[in-house]
Amino acid sequence: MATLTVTGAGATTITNAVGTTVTKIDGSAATGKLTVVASATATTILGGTTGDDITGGGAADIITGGAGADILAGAAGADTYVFASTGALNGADVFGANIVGGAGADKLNFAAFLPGGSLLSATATEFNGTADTNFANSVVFLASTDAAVAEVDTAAEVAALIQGAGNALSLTSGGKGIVIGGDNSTATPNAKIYFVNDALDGVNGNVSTADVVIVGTATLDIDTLLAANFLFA
Ligand SMILES: [Ca+2]
Ligand SMILES: [Ca+2]
Ligand SMILES: [Ca+2]
Ligand SMILES: [Ca+2]
Repeated sequence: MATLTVTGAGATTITNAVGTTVTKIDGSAATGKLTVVASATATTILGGTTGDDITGGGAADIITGGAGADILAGAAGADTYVFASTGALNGADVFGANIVGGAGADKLNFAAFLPGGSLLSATATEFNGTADTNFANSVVFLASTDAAVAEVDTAAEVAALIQGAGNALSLTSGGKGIVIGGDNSTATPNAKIYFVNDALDGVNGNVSTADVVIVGTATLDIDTLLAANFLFA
């Protein structure tokens, strides 16, 4: 049981040569790029302020990319990915192909942005629906019609599906929620994770493009995720 701490502006590479006694790699104070490949021991890995490249080992790792556009891959095991408290602090991360939904699989920890939240439904909301489903304090799956997720792959498109009456989603004035947009088929998995905060643009009651920030992209059939795949505390 040992912690390896990385600081400073230099690029740092840590591989599983560090050995299985290292259970925590803390780069949260680093400003240089961190490249990590964790050992077979379950490891808690904290990235720094820039875009890091973090790969877990075969056990259940806990990975926090931190700020910057990180590349995060837990590898085998039921890994947990920890998101930041705002989209700006999180950055737009890219998740490796081994992110997996379902019972006993990986977890997305949204406690910092949406404490006390929940999964709205394990069934995806169709992007072209008209029910104005309110997803305040919730994670909602928003289904597109194609593999390229053309309907939901920009902040402007997601905002347009929330703002106004008679479209797919709505959000309580001043509210926060998380949209996981993408393809809900196994053949062409594709997911975009957005933090939505109506207050971000300084105008409550109107969800604009500036209120919607992408925090992650994953090769994932969105409705393979279950309530068990999310943490809100
Ligand atoms: Ca980072
Ligand atoms: Ca990040
Ligand atoms: Ca792992
Ligand atoms: Ca707003």
